[in-house]
Amino acid sequence: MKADQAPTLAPAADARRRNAVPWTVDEVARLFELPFNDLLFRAQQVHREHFDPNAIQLSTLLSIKTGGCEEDCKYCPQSAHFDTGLEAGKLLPLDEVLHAARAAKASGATRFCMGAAWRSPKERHIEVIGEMISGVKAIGLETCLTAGMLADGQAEQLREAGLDYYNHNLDTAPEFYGQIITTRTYQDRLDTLERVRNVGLKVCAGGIVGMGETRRHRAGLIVQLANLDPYPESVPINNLVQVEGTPLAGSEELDPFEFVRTVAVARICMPQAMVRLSAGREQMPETMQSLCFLAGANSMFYGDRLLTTGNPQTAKDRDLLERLGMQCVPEERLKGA
Ligand code: SAM
Ligand code: DTB
Ligand code: SF4
Repeated sequence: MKADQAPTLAPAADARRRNAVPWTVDEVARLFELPFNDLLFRAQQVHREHFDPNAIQLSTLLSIKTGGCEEDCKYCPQSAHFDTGLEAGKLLPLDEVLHAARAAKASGATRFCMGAAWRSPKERHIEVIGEMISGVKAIGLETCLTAGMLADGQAEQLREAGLDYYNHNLDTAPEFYGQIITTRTYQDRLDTLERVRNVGLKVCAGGIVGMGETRRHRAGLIVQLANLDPYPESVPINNLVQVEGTPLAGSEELDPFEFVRTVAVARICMPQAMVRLSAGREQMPETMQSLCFLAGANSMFYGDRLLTTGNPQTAKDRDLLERLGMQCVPEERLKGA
């Protein structure tokens, strides 16, 4: 996106959130190659320049429309192309969504993220989702939606309903993407992100690691995200959750230190983004999660489920944060440490 197409952020914030010189894959690959302690030290330094290092923002997810998706993302339990035993559902009724949002607020989340297993939403969906968004806002939560590709005009309708964030992941490097998804292109994803940005919605875009990609592919994903202009406000880093029946079940697991490195590199390349420790936390030892916080992760999904798979119990997460002396705060209170 060019500067003259970006009327949405206040000029000062806008200028701060641009990488003046685009990152190259070689440069980012060199960050990955630093000794682990040097990389973490550097990431923590960058983190402290912009954020309170002992605070974290919590978002709760709800799958508002589960399964039966026409896309063929090889990691995804919700794709109709694979038999994962998941029962497909209809769009949830408004009262069920608002009930879940009230529960999320009561347990300490500040943002409620609604996920729909669609290639892209239909016009009639946008209207119903608009009611969900305004209802969730009225409860006093920030709102995020992930519902696939958006057509012209849809991002605007969502913003008018009060949506704060739209999540749409690039998932991996362009060079590896074709091995994971064949039903939509990388450019489709970039186009949706541009539509979201152009109407002034905040962008949540990240990816998944542990899908058999190389370190250079991980660097390539970070480069794509960091060179978005401006880069996303929120960057979810997912560790593949292997679900039986998906083509990626049984993949070789990523070295945990490589996951932590990916978080650190995301922090260095997108200094003011919220870096979100996302899928895969249930399988991660708490020591590894704490290394991710040290590497600059400052938000996570909180609640007993992600969309269709598990997440640590809220009581366990609260205990972890207490043992680490970390406070849960809304996003605006994390900044300007
Ligand atoms: N259907 C919409 C889309 O793909 O844009 C929204 C929902 S989709 C489930 C949201 C994101 O969840 C995906 O982009 C992917 O990054 C992540 N995801 C899905 N399955 C996952 C898995 N098994 N492990 C880790 N992340 C996963
Ligand atoms: C994101 O990057 N990760 C979340 C959220 N955005 C929507 C979803 C993770 C899904 C993990 C698999 C599942 O629970 O179905
Ligand atoms: Fe569908 Fe999203 Fe899953 Fe891909 S990641 S199969 S688009 S629900």
